[in-house]
Amino acid sequence: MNHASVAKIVNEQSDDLKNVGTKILNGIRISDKEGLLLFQKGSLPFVGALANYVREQKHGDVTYFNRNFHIEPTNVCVYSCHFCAYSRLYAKREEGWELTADQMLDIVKSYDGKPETEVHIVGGVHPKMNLYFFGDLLKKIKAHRPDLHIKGFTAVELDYMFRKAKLSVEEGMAFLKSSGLDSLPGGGAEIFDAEIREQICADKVDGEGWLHIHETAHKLGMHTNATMLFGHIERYEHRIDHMRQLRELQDRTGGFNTFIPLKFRNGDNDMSHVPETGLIEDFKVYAIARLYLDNFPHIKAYWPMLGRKNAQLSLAFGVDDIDGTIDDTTKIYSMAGAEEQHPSMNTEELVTLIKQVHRQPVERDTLYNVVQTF
Ligand code: V47
Ligand code: SF4
Repeated sequence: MNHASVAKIVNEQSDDLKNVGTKILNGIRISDKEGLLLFQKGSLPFVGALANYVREQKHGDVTYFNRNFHIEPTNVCVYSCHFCAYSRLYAKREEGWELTADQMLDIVKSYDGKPETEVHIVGGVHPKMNLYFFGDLLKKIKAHRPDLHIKGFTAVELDYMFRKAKLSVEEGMAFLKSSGLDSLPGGGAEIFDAEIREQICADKVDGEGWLHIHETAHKLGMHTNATMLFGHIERYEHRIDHMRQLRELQDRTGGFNTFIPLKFRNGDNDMSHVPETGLIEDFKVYAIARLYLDNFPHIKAYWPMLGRKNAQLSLAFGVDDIDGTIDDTTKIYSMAGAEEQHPSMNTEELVTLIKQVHRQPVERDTLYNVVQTF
């Protein structure tokens, strides 16, 4: 959609929304109050048209994906986040899984000769899988396949590992980097607000700790992602507060690649009584994230959670990245009732999905270097 068509939609709005829309069209950063107004009063056609405009200014029709697979070392976890359908407490560990370093290396070896560029390692916080266990694993993976980018461990896992090893965040992060860790995924952020965090995931690292770990990684030259779990008990102001803290950190370091809104799924967890948000709300979150987070290069829709058709639709609401092939190697969403029970798409399917909605598929590596254009 061109500038004139979006300006027409902006001009049809009430004065307060028109002001925000005009700022965005002129490339001016919106304030927290204006972000909040978009959640409160902005219709999906309005925020969607603006987000699509910004997305096309930044990336044209390009839509990124990568070839990746996940390793989930364990779902045994010392924490008990109420939204989590995936973890099992240590006392019930026979109901879960615990992979040895060799079993994980075998997973990596099963991709020998294949064009995957990234392994995403993330799981529960197991009291016996410590910093040195993972340091050895990283070294073994790098020795076997030096070209594979290792994106691993949420700030929640890292906080626990570092504290247990009695190392500072700076020391722990430097150790993992020297062992082969390339970047961090965005998980564990949930909602930074302390009161909401207390109600949904009281015992794990707080917002400040999460941000400190990512800032430390950025200072070591590593890139990271950021997520936001939305659509549970948080209010609009908590979403803006969460994104404000990310935007401020990004202003200081520039180390974030991608923001990934994660819709709360209520299957088989302690929060099953909380209804899930509808699609209009979901797409508004993607769109407003694109508008508010002006310093984040990419907004990602994680297709195993959204489902393929909705991921396609999200490309019209500010999203420019739909993650990767995944190859049925993750369980965190399927266990919470997401559409995709066995998430796997080959490159051809991903390319077709993107082309069907008239976007340009581009295979990227983790750092958004172009691998192949289709
Ligand atoms: O932090 C857990 C979320 C996250 C539920 O960085 C749930 O590229 C919804 O962060 N409903 C982990 N969400 C996954 C994650 C991720 C995924 C894909 C790519 C990247 C990346 C990061 O999953 C957790 C939590 O916010 N989660 N349970 C649930 N019931
Ligand atoms: Fe553990 Fe992560 Fe589940 Fe929380 S969301 S219980 S930290 S696996």
